[in-house]
Amino acid sequence: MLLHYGTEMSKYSDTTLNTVLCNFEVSQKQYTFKPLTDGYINDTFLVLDNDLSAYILQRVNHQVFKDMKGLMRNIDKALKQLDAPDYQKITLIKTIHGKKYFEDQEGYWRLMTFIDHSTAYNTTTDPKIAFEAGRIIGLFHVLLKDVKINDYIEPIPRFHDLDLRSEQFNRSLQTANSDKLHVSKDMILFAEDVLGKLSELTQKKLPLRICHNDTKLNNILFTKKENKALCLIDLDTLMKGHFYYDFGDAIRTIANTALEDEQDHSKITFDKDLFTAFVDGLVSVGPFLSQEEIDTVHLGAVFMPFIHGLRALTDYLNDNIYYKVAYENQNLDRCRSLFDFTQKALLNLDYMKRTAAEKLTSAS
Ligand code: GN1
Ligand code: MG
Repeated sequence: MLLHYGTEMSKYSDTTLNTVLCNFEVSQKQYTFKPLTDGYINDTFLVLDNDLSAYILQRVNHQVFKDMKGLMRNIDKALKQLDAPDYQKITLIKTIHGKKYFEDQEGYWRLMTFIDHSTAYNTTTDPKIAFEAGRIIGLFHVLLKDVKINDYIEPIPRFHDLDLRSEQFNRSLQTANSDKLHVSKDMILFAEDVLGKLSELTQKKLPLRICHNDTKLNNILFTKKENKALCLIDLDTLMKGHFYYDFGDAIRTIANTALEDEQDHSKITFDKDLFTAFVDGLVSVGPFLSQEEIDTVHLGAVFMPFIHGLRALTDYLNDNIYYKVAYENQNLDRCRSLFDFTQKALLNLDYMKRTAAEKLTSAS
């Protein structure tokens, strides 16, 4: 399933957005704009020049990303490192003052090149796409393998730290209104149960790498024609982390053929063929993981949907202060759907462990 292009009115008019573009090194003309509505944090627009896609314009959510300078320095550094013949280059377009972002009263804006003939998917049932996703995530890690992790800031400190997310969840339980606590009781109990199960993983001392930290399927660009993966997009959460974060975030959106806020849970799958195709794609770039990472990577497929579900539940209980929501209970629907997949991943742990061990160990 392809990305959503918004049909609703954007909160910014074309006139406003054209005024923003005047501050960037692009030819000055009247562009038109299409909001891309899949993100939960930033405002993203496709910039059209005579109906042809030309750029991606984003207003970065400063409430979430507080250190804009550090964030853009991370991205710039990584883009220089992600330089390989089979990895598509994305270029940040500088402002007329030579900066990587532009600031006005609305916040921080940045502009990137649009990759011609590319597309992205929210979901897939195609093993070729799953394989290609694994290959490009593997390549991303190979290219960033030797960077100094301390050269990169943490744009959101402790982003995937389950202790922090659990503290935030517990705080939301103290302040939420009783109706919400009642409606989400089953999810609260599930969260408490899984938090106990994951402590074995989170107590392990695994190597740190520079990770993408948001490797859901729709953050991968593919060629329109052959579905060859081109590169990863949305480098905002690039920072140190464990490989199982990137593994798990990809699996939750690839082995599950339903959307992350799907309300019809009969559509939520753990598809073994798509899982295996993804692992085959990782294997295809050659060895880059340590044995201890291989031995624990399957747990990422539980950890990532769970931590996202927990964050969505916390935000539901906090009255939607973090994520942009399309309707009042979207965070609760996301939580229910993400926890449903978490449960399905828990039931497939042995299968995932065996497959990852067989395939990834033979690659090392
Ligand atoms: C948020 O807005 P978007 O889709 O880039 C979130 C990610 C989640 C994602 C979907 C900074 O990202 O961690 O994977 O929603 N990003 C942040 O659940 O919280
Ligand atoms: Mg993101």
